[in-house]
Amino acid sequence: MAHHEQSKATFPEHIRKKRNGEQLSAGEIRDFVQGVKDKTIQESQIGAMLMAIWLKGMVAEETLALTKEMMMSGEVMSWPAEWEGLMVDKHSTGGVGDKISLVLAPALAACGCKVPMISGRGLAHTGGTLDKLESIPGFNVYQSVQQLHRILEEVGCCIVGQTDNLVPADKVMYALRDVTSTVDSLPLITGSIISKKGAESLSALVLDVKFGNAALYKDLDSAKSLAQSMVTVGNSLGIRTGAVLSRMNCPIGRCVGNTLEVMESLECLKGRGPDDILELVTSLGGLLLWMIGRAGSLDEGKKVISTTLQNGAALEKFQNMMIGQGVANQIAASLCSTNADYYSILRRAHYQTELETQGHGTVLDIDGMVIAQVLHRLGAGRSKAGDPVNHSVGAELLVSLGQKVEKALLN
Ligand code: IUR
Repeated sequence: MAHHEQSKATFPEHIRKKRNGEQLSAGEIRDFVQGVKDKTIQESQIGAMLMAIWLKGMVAEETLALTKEMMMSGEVMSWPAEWEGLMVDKHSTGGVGDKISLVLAPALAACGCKVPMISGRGLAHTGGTLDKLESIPGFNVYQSVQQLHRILEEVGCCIVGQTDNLVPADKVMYALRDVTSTVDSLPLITGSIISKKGAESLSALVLDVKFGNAALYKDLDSAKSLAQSMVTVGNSLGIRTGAVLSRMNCPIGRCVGNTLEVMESLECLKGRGPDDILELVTSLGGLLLWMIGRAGSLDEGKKVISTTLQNGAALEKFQNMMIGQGVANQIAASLCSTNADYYSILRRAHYQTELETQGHGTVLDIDGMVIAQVLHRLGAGRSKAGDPVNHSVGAELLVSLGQKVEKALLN
């Protein structure tokens, strides 16, 4: 990409322009992102610009320029020519019990796709895929670009943390958004998420945009706007991008908490997962297969993904991915055996208790947000980046929506 000259205006002028609700030019956006990356603009100025963007928004053209500049602020990956059309990934805006990546990445690899999944850690009430995987002894989420290539070559999928040089501007901006109350801005979220996916040089991307009381955006309309913004920018960058809007009130599946979610993911990979997880995995995966032309329709794509969960092909990929990312052969094999004794390998919580209902009735709602907040207080999540998490903290739902419960039943 040709680098344009820096615009002549000074940075306070750029801030004033956005503050006054004017549109920034591509050059001005480039100055901003370059300044963030090179640390030539002050944190106070970055904070002021972030707030101006939060308040005044950006038109589609500005959001695209922001995303492109962020993407180009670091390394953009390149892949062997024979993988053309096969590079796929998924992003979720975050949910309670969202372990979809752990099942979907190996299922897609079993379909011949290459999945260079770069994931995040949990913050606030939502869990992070990297934290979940780190509850498996030996699992190393930090892999060099060379290692990433090797694992994709040999296995087809990996789930790793953001490498140092991938979208460095986002690292700075994200940390400052967190402390300036500018996280929930459509252009800033779009830029942050799509720049990182763009740097993965994908053929296709599917977005799982959540709505509901345990999601970032509570109502369907705002989730739709976010999906639309990300789909537009993704497609403009040359990535076939699609979105699924999914409800995030109840936790996904029956388990919440790092270790328990790994166990539930393994059960899904053994063909024994709950229906809601299966529905999400097959929908997201089926859509991707359809988008890259490996399935003739969404339905066909869903069936292909479902087959990999039933016939052990996805499980084998997960086993090899674990080994590729540092887990001992013996441990990976034990976790993937049909009747695995998970707690012979994973850490069980010191204390376990069953919550009993005080009366009888029907389960009308399961509030994922409350469950997440309680587990957070017990140590499952972190309050700020870098805090440790307790992998063994978790909750398992013993009842489902619509189920009748009475005190005696649970005693
Ligand atoms: N995840 C990201 O990578 N970026 C964001 O802005 C949000 C979630 I919100």
